Amino acid sequence: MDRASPHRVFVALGSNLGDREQHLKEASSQIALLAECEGFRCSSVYETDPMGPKDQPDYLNAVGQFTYAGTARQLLEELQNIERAHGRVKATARWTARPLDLDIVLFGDQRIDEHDLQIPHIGLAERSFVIWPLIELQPDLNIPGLGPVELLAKKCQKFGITRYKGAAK
Ligand code: A4P
Ligand code: MG
Repeated sequence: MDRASPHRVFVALGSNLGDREQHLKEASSQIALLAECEGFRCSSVYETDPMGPKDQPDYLNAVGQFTYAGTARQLLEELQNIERAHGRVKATARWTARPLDLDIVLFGDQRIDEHDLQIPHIGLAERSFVIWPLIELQPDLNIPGLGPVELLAKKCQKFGITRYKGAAK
């Protein structure tokens, strides 16, 4: 593990089951408490139309930013532990309702393409519920392989997303 060089990380938080706001709040605190995490801050929370099947509740979405002193795979495991602690069970179908979804959006400038881990996160450019919180946190962000987040925001209209409230934490 490369402990010497922490990476700047962005994680997308989503919830559309149960007390959505509480899931995001608690997950933010749990991420901030990880031993390898430093300087956690969170975007505003947005209420968003579900991407995928429409017969599910609207989501609350936010993005958290921090530096992380472990590997991307280690972070994936830690995030999956947090998802499970929030009652997340492995769904058989894609894009179904969930109490908590934590996706690694960016991990420094790393590009990873493995069967169970893709970074930048797949579909990032089309997900306004990730792009708009990202731009709020880091307007000059350059996304490996995709370019400036500002340009992505211009292409990805603020459609189906409204600001719900200030930072989750
Ligand atoms: N995985 C691969 N790359 C990553 C990464 N960068 N970060 C793998 C986290 N996980 C990653 O994820 C399935 C597998 O993705 C994990 O086991 C991990 O090894 P999942 O969360 O169970 O998602 P899924 O529904 O099976 O499919 P998918 O395509 O991964 O879903 P997403 O991308 O998680 O999207 N609508 C709104 N408005 N807001 C949302 O947040 N989220 C989803 C789920 C659908 N619709 C939504 C939202
Ligand atoms: Mg996910």
